[in-house]
Amino acid sequence: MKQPKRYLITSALPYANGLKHIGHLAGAYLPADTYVRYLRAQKRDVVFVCGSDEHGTAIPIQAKKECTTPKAIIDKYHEAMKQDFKDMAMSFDIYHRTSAPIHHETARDFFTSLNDRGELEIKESEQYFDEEAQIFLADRYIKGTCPNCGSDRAFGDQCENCGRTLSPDELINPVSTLSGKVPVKKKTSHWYLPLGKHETFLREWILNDHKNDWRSTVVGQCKSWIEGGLQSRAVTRDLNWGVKVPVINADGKVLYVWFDAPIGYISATKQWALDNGKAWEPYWNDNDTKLLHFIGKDNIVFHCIIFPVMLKLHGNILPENVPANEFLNLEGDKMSTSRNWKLEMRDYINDFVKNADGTDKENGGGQCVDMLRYYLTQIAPETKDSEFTWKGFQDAVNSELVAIFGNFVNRSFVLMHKLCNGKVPLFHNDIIDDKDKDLITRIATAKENITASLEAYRFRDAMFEIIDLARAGNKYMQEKEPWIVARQATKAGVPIPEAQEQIDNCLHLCMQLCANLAILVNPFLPFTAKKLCFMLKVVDKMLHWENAGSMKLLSVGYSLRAPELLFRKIEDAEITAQVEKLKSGLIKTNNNNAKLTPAMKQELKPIIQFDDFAKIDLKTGTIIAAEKVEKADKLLKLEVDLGFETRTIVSGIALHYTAEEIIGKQVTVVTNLAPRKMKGIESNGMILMAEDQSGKLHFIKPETTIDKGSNVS
Ligand code: B3M
Ligand code: ZN
Repeated sequence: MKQPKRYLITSALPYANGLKHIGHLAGAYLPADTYVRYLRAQKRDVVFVCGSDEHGTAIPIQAKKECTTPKAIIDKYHEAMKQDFKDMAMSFDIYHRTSAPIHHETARDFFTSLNDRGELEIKESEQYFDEEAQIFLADRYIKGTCPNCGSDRAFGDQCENCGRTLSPDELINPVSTLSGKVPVKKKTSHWYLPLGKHETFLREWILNDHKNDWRSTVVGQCKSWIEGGLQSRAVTRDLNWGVKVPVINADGKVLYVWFDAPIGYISATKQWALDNGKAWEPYWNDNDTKLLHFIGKDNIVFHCIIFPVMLKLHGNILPENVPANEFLNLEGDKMSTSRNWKLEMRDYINDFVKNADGTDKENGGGQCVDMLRYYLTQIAPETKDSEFTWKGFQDAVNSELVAIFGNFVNRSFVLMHKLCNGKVPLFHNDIIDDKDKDLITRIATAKENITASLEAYRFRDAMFEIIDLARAGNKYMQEKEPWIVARQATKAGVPIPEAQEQIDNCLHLCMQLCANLAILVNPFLPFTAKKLCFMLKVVDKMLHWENAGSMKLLSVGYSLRAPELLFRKIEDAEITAQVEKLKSGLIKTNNNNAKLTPAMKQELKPIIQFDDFAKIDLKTGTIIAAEKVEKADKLLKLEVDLGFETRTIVSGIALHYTAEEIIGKQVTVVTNLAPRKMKGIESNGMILMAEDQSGKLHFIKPETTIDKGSNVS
């Protein structure tokens, strides 16, 4: 395989509107970092860029929430995210920010270059306008019901529940998040990128050239975009936060955040080059550069379709691959910021890694960073969504890192100190046996397999292979039993020389395997590799990838340090505490939301006439069956017996009640509500619920159970 001359690796630029959780870490950062560390271990020319995405409506929205300015928000979260990434050992060459002048300039030049060459179109269109706030509503300022999953918390650009990309026009019952009013349509002009013109290129490039080397999930998403018909995409917005459109008379317009953010990769490279006395151009213009974008699946269309079209038009290179990950769920549910169902990197760092003053926790520090890196790699959502559970974390750490990897290293060191005077023993070639040979071959194969997996961005497989290699080491030692050989090494008080030779051979190979494990694990668990180097008294240079597979990493007679524990056990109490914390976090958020409700509730609905009320048909009914609706965390599908008939009703109460506990309950039903499809299920009616101060929902029902189908008025 021909190696490219240089690499440019990017991780998605996170929005500077809040702390990032472990789902983000597992999706776009950890795999990129692992890959980059692997490249660096091969002495390749690689630049790894990331930074904060400080534009888009997410920022002013967060500022409003926190009663502060957008500038204060980006400054706060930029620093906080940078620190979190540093603490989790993300080895970016630069962590930049899109508010930097060099970025504004780069993004404006990019736009101008495309616009001057007639690659953009100007179109007038009707956009949602908030008459009360007197402002065009950016997609994020519009909320409504998702046409895909029925969640009532979808935004004009994306549904947070199902992840589907949306346009404001697709939302059912749109309202402005600024005033809570229904927006009106008003004319405005914008610049568009006519994607349709580039269909042939996209088809060739993705569906032909990359159909086999890109992940099938990525190709699949691109395919459905292309086949769905490529619409022109507006690349400007009516907004006062972002990169100003560099055209006269374009006041009040900025570049769309998804136009400027990926250009952030280029401006970050420029800044890195300035800081390091290097040239940035080859990284974006020379065909011998391998460009890779590590992202989460919700960013696929932007990195595989829109940005590549921009790059092509601008004369830059295209990404060689876009290893996008699926989503990581947490303890049986989607991670969600609004419901506080998440594990932020900061939470983990505070609880496991560092003290408030920045010093390492006793029992924490690098080993705990590596422990999380390990588990997140082991469950990486590479081909489908996967799940983080605290129990899973505990199992991965205790029964793999501690019981297999750590155990092998520790036993090897302890026995080497005990039976070989703390020095790397000699290997006696004349008594080599099949078990020795197998182990030597196994190490060489492991290197090949791990390399192949890493080259194909299969980090899970690679990590698995490393643990398997340590497992092979344990097995080898178990079969060789040097401690038994040592016990039998004297006959009637006279030492048997062959016995020591056997012990030497076994521990020689075990120590060489420890050194190999350090090299192989280094891209994944950098602290562990460092600690191994310290124990083995070797310099970092040993960690070069080319050294892996060698059985001559440690010189004979070299005295080594005493072993240190590489990983600590995770106790039951720790995981129980974490699960508790997660659950109480959920309640806390509900309370916070509830605090806002009374104020909003003072806004009474307008007066209606009795006739209007009388149109509503209300009856009592009994829930006779209930089940969770797949892929909708809030919905339950109910069968309600009205006496004269049974109705299927989909109700948004799953966060408050389990299916089992409500069977047999009497409820009040709106029976003549027009049928509505939710998640493909037709709902024929609605159950009345009251919301208490804490946000919990309660059934409205007769004082005592009465006949089914009784009228309520
Ligand atoms: N900030 C969206 C996200 O964090 C966006 C990525 C930009 S990458 C150029 O999911
Ligand atoms: Zn949805």
